[in-house]
Amino acid sequence: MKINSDDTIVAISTLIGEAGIGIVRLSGPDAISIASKIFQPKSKKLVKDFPTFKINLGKVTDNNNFIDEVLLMTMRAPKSYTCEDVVEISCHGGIVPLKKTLELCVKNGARLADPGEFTKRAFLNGRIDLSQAEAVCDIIKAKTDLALSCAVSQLNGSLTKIINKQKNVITDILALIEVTIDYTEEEIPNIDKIEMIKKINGVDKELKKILSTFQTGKIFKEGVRTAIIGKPNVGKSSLLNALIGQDKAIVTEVPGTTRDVIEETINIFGIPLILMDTAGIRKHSYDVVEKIGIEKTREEIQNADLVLFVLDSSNELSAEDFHIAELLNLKKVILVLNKSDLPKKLDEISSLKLHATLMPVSAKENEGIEKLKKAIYELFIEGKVNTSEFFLTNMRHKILIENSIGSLENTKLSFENGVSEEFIALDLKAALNFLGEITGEVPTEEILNRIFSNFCVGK
Ligand SMILES: Nc1nc2c(ncn2[C@@H]2O[C@H](COP(=O)(O)OP(=O)(O)OP(=O)(O)O)[C@@H](O)[C@H]2O)c(=O)[nH]1
Ligand SMILES: [Mg+2]
Repeated sequence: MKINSDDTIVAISTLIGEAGIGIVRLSGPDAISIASKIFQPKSKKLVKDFPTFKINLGKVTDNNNFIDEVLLMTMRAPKSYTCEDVVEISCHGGIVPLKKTLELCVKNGARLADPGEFTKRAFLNGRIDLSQAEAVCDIIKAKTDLALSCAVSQLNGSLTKIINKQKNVITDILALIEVTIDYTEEEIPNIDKIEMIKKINGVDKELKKILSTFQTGKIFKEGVRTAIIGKPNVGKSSLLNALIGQDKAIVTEVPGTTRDVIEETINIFGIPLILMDTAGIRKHSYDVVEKIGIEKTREEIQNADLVLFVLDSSNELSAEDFHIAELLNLKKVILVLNKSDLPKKLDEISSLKLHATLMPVSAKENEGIEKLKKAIYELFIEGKVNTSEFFLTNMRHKILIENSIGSLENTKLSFENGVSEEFIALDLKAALNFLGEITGEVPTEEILNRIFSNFCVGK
């Protein structure tokens, strides 16, 4: 795919608000000439003569109309983020100076960049592959240290290396097969089928090893979506507040206080926990707003990776608790026995028929909360995490690896059933192509659009 490099793109690369500085970034063949039209350097040097990667003080002006005092840096092709001429203008971080500088760049010939377009250019110009470009987005969106270390390692090419290694083995096998295709029937050299199947098994094993890291990698990256559910007044909102360490949700002694879902994210030992406090579930509610709230709670249960089912341990189980337990089929559940500061009346929990860890807590007195966090972590992460290990975090990559494994399985079957070499070669090529899609060997516009539309503007 050829890049349309004849235009120069511009964007505000920093968050728009009030900040110390904000950066307007240009990339493309006219980046330096556009900068020279809007920038008056304090030194007498011309912008086109600025040495690359050196910072220059000056003013952004529009026909001698002083807009902002800025620092400007030029980074010349190909040694820049995009491999094109890049100019970064560090303005004061207010909305007006940044927008005026941006508009001035557009007035002088730049085009507003699409989301992720700078990184897309870095990819199309061959500086990084597609999995590395995706890692850039993951770095920006990382919510914990673990998510960041996975993304940084991918940007460094860890996945590329693993994938290329397996591709090389498949390419070698393919070369041997293809040689036989060119021979006439009498001349066909003996190919060692057993040796080839052994090699394919080796690739298969390595790919499956990468796949096995996905469950943990996904949790590092996306976190655990956790619904706090239970009947009204058991202390769900109190539990949310205790877990996040803030009085965020309204707590009252009136049953049915929470109506809408309240979402908060915390970091537990390196994994993001996305907590949802929900409306208490009653089997029969006659209040329209409460009914809608309960419907939303049901949806949250469906979407959750984990349910914290809160019971009031100072009361006996009720029909409502049993009704809720029925909704939790096939879910990972922790039974939170709240109000442990009060005399215990709750028993026969086993009659709820849930396979769940029991965690006594007092949300009000903040007791048992750390233990609960630890139990949640251990439910999802086995043993000690070795951050130098590779973790697969991207669903697109996972699907492509699965597809590649599928094609290798077909190859093995064909070998075993004595299918002709042409067909075996086709399956091997398919396995290679799936792996090639991870690094973006033959990218389609549709794939690129899907990936880069997730980026922020200016990256
Ligand atoms: N003694 C005691 N009271 C608690 C505890 N947790 C919550 N409560 C009280 O229980 C009542 C209900 O608490 P909430 O957190 O609003 O309960 P909820 O489950 O969110 O209720 P709804 O939003 O109505 O479904 C309040 O009066 C809280 O102070 C606890 O650990 N111990
Ligand atoms: Mg509540």
